[in-house]
Amino acid sequence: MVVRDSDGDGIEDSKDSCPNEAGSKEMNGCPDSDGDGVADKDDACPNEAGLAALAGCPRC
Ligand SMILES: [Ca+2]
Ligand SMILES: [Ca+2]
Repeated sequence: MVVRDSDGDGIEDSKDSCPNEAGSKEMNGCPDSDGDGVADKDDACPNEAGLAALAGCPRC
């Protein structure tokens, strides 16, 4: 059986929240460029590590 994994991150498309962007299992297959634990798609500041409570942005 072939499992479709468009981005090749090891998470099949049906379980991958970002099937076209490689990411980690912790992030449901979505990338987290700054590694703050907020996936890029939910991160208002995807290139600055921040807090989940601040949508991934650092305290100002
Ligand atoms: Ca995938
Ligand atoms: Ca992030």
